Amino acid sequence: MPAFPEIDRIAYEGPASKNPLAYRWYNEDEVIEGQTMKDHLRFAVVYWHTFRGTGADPFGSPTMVRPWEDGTDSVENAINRARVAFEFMEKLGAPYYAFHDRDVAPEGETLAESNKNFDAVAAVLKEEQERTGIKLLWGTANMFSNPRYMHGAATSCNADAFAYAASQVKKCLEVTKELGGENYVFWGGREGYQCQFNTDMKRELDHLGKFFHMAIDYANEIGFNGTFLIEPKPKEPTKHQYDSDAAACINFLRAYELTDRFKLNIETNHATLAGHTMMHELDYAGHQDLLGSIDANTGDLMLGWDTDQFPTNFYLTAEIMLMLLKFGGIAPGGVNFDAKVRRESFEPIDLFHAHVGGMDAFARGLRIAAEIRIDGELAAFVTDRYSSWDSGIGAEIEADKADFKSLEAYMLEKAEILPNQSGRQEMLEHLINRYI
Ligand code: XUL
Ligand code: CO
Repeated sequence: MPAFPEIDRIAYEGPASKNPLAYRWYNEDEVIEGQTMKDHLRFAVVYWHTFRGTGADPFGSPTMVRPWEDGTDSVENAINRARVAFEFMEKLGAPYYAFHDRDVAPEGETLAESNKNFDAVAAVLKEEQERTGIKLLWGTANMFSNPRYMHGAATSCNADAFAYAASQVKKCLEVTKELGGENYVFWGGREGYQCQFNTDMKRELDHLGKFFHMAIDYANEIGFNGTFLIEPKPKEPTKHQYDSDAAACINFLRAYELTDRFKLNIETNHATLAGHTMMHELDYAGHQDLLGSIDANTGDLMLGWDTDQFPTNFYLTAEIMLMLLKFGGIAPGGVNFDAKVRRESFEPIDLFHAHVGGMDAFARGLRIAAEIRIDGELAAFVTDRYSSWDSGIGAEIEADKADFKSLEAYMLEKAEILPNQSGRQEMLEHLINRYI
């Protein structure tokens, strides 16, 4: 029996539509900058928030009692939920999904039992993938919920926790490969610390580097060729997460010689928690060729935590899409909705409203970004702003043909620098508004 009998495949109806369950901007087959919107955006639905979110918060019980759940943590219930998840994604028209091992299958009494449960549900996921054509964007292991990871997983003071985490990632890599996953994510939920007095930071980071090398070795052994992604986030749950922002992650990847195989999964709400904009984080990772994928959501600037809201702001999505287009697209990563409906939006239909709104906001952002690029005014301004580097002394410096002595000789002769140009910030902000 379908879980959403009243919903048909969500259709593109164009900007004039007033149907809240239709796309006004996301027309998956429409070609923009030589590629379909579907291929540009590579939307993914997350299993954890969308199919395991309950609306519980530290102050109250679950509000989202899903009619398809039988209230048990059984494999049977997990299999039934998997069928519902695929019905949802198929009706939405989302080409990808992502999961943690423990989202899709229940943790057992032992590691062996957990692995068995995971295999049983993975077989159904595979069947549903084949039935619908929906693909796995990435898999990841949950190494933060169970109390065994209270001090960390790869960065735990307890070597057994490291060993358990390694076993969990080994299994999750096998399943991700089996399901044709295109990437594998590590979000270091407990990889950080609360108190520096009890922490050997250097030793913990060395262990994290070692853990990632073991993951690469095992991936190579089993023939998993997907990109590994680490996900910057500065705080929550720990006071200080090691992967605090794009720059910190990139420094870590370089220090431990991991850049051949690892890239970043950048998330909007994590960027803002780090005191950056999403655009900044994307530019930082992108210009170093380490931008792998994005977790699409938004925070609430009036709240200081990771609210994981669905993005609906065209300004934000246009900024993100400008960056993704600038760096040649996001594949083999995707636009993954690591976002959850509010506690008060407790009805199953709200899952559709949330995703349709988020996907449409990104589609609109893509259209805006493409128009800005076609018109070329913004790019021309930036090119002109740096034109002193295109010839003369600027070109010499960039070509390593100058040193402090030659620059001094040049400046002594010239005596003063050329007049500066205005940065025209207000004009450019106004210009962007023309397209929004
Ligand atoms: C946590 C977060 C995670 C990762 C996957 O803030 O973003 O859901 O995306 O573990
Ligand atoms: Co995330």
